[in-house]
Amino acid sequence: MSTATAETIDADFGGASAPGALTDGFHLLIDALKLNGVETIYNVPGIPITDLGRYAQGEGIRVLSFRHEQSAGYAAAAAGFLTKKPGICMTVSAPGFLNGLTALAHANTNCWPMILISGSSEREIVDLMQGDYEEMDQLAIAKPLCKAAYRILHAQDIGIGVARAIRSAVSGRPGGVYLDIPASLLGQTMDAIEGERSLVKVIDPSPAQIPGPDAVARAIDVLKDAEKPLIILGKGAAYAQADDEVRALVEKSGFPFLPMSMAKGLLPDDHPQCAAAARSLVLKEADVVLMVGARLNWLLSHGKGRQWGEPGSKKFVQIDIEPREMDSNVEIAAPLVGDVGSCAKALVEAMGDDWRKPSGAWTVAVSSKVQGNVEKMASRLQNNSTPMDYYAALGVLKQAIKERPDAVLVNEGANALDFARSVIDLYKPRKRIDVGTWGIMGVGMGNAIAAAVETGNRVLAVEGDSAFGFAGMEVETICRYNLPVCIVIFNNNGIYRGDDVNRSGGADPATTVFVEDSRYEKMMEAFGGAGVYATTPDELSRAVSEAMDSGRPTLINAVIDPAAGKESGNIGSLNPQSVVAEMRAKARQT
Ligand code: ADP
Ligand code: TZD
Ligand code: MG
Repeated sequence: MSTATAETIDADFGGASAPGALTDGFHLLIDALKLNGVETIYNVPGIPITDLGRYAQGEGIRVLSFRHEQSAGYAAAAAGFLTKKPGICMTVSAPGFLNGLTALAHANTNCWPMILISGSSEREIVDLMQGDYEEMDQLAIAKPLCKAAYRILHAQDIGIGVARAIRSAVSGRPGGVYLDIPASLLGQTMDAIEGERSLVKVIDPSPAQIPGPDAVARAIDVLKDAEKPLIILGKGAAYAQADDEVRALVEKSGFPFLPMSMAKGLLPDDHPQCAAAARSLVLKEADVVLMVGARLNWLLSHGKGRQWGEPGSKKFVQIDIEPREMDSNVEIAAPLVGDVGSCAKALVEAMGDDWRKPSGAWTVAVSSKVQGNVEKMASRLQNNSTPMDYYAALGVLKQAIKERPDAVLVNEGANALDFARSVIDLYKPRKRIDVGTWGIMGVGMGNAIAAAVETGNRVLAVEGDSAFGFAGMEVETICRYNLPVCIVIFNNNGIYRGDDVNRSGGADPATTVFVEDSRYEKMMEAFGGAGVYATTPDELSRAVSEAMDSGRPTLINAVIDPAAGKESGNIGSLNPQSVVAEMRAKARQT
């Protein structure tokens, strides 16, 4: 075999290869990704993938370099959610790989397709633990944290390896896939014509999964007898991109619907059947619940407990692509295993012409509760006090999104998350990306960058000051690529609140408190973006409008009353201490 320099390979590969020309692992990998429609790679360069990024950029893939792999990974995960194609994150070996791994596990937990491609050290040295540069058995470490993990050792296997990674990520329940790329693979050469032939285009990577007719009939039997039915839409329904089918199901059924946070906007939050503002009522009172791409996990109290009313008072129908999701927490009376679009379509067809919508008593009870709660909230949003509380600031942001329904809302924090979720309405599908199933802090910058890159739309990132701090350096990335991202930091000087005290009376600040009145906006100014310090709803409103209209990278430091938040936002009861206190209170009562 003759040897080839990078230059000759570059010149020879692509297009019709001349007989005798060579290709290498770098180019085979890039061409395999391109053949399968990969347009963007989120990465941090370094040995052995620096040239991979360079060549990929040279071949027309958009390669975005981040300041930390975790953000690159979160961006890839969000890209998977937004596009229904695997988001690609690329990292160096051991430490870079580990930095990206949290994001891969996050994608997997959220059922989003993502592929983490990491360079790795010499197999022979790693396996004998002889101490190679950044030595680590990455494949073994990735395996328990993702849906599938593969390693490619030979250039001629790159095509099939990439195909396996893509199909594994997007088929069935989507998830995270790890692809291990030893440094030596990238430099391997082979005949260019044979190389081209070895590439594999994945045909129909996520085939429709159609529910069985008996399962549809069983579901209809349960749904038609409901007196107080409810639909819960989850982020799996948003991911499925079956927006018309989901809308048809909701409207044909006439059932009130409750969107989980990232399903907001799948149908507009101001839709007459939307029960978001009557959450407690519908969860407690409903007798039949149709789950659509949503799990009965902690976010829904596992489908049981006080929130769900009398034990045994509900029947569940569940649409999910993953058969094992059924009966995971409570009994599912009618499981519908299939993709959201096919299942929704089958249900609508089976409802037929004589479908009877639920009684007025139920739908009116729900809509009047919604109306009452919306009015209550409206008065809170008018609050003009200084410093601002969450509602005062969010009233402004609610309006900003209402005027720009195509903008993507990114959201993280504790109170900054919980208040924003309940206040800011969304009007279109997949316009909200947040902390997901794990409630991870630090996803916001990656989410915002992916949202801007993948949709081309304006992005509003509503960030707790703590949440922002996990990945704040990515403001440089936002400026470098000149992305239309407006970050609003809800600056309450800390985690949950900014007014806690050191219980020892010592000089160190309390564990949840940050530097008072930090000037985060200067971080954006440092890289050429716009920084604004806003203390009133008017100042905030002006700054947000300007940022969203201009598309200029902007960071608005919105000063929030340090005493306005609650410990852990809405989920304070999950703190062990609170649970103990609750048990004590219960014991006292009995
Ligand atoms: P949420 O947090 O919004 O309640 P979850 O992430 O808990 O949503 O649930 C999403 C569910 O959607 C998962 O159980 C996943 O298997 C399922 N899912 C993902 N894609 C599809 C699809 N195309 N069709 C059907 N179900 C899907
Ligand atoms: N680390 C990671 C990766 N995820 C987490 N969820 C946490 C730590 C714990 N945590 C939360 O659950 S919310 C939060 C942390 C540190 C920050 C809350 O403070 P904030 O928001 O400033 O972002 P508010 O408005 O002050 O509540
Ligand atoms: Mg805070």
